[in-house]
Amino acid sequence: MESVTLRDRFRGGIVGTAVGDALGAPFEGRQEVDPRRIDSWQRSDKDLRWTDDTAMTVGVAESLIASGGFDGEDMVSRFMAHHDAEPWRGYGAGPPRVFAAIRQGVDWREAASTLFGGTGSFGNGAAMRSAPLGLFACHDLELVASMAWEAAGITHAHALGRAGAAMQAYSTGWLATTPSEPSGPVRTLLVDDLRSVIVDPTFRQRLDALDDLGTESPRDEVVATLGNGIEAVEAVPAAVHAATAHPADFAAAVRSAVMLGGDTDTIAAMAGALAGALLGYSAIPQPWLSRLEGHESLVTLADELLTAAFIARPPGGIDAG
Ligand code: F2R
Ligand code: MG
Ligand code: MG
Repeated sequence: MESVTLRDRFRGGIVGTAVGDALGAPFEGRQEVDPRRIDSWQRSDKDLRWTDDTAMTVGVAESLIASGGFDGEDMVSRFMAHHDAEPWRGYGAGPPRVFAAIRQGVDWREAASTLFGGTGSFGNGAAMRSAPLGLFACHDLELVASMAWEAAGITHAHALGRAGAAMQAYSTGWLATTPSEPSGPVRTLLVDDLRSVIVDPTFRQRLDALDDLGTESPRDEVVATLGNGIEAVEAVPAAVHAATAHPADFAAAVRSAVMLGGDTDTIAAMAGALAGALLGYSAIPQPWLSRLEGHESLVTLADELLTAAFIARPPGGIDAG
């Protein structure tokens, strides 16, 4: 296999998010998904329309491009503009409440911590949008984790919501800078490195569980071990499982993510981002690209994110390809 360029990986991470989101969307909330229905949907010629997962990912990427790095005020204003324009994308309950509080005059730094009785959200909504952070700063994975923690806090103040975003962003950046034919098992290598940045005890238990789980474990065992729900602590490990169980096959990674059931659009969006960052845009099946809503705009956005990453990064780093 030829080496995958960084441009291909940026495109893969962004477009992979949208493809996974759109392929998983019809099954969101179903505990059991009939494999024949997945196959039929994946082979159909209907438009692949994405949801809030991709809309918010676009907001993160646009903000990084415009600001040359993380700027919370700019990022939340982009989230609000996307939500205002398309409130029907299937947002979780929390983010629109954050946006309403900001409109009523609450400081954007404080708004998220007013939710859920003051605990903040532990939903997966910050993790699902964090691929652009992993790509943008992939030359410095500790920076990725800290930026993702900060960016999550705009809507998800709970430590579990933030840690999920850090894990997903770090995994995206790690895979974007890993050879597409790595020298060892991707799962083991990634989880080992995640242990250096993920300190939350609940997430660390999930990392152990992920490490112990075989990449060929049956679907029911994966769901029993990691979960498949809307909480970041379930959806993020499930997505990492799906992507690292199929490290050479984008389509299989996304299909196995949808097969897990539960929060299917979000688990598949994150698995698509991870598989796309490792294998590149060129590994995404062409029939899915032809059906994808906003395909060309997403490719352009990924290219602009790559340019912004090069402008922001100190000289002497990685090659754009
Ligand atoms: N909203 C959905 N799906 C529902 C239906 C969509 C349907 N297709 C439609 O079009 O209407 N999906 C999207 O939401 C998830 C991301 O959610 P996010 O952004 O994390 O939202 P929220 O509200 O912050 O958290 C989600 C739920 O988790 C529970 N929760 C979170 N923190 C909690 C806490 N501290 N205490 C108790 N519960 C907490 C709540 O039930 C939250 O509402 C993605 O699936 C995306 O696709
Ligand atoms: Mg969604
Ligand atoms: Mg979802």
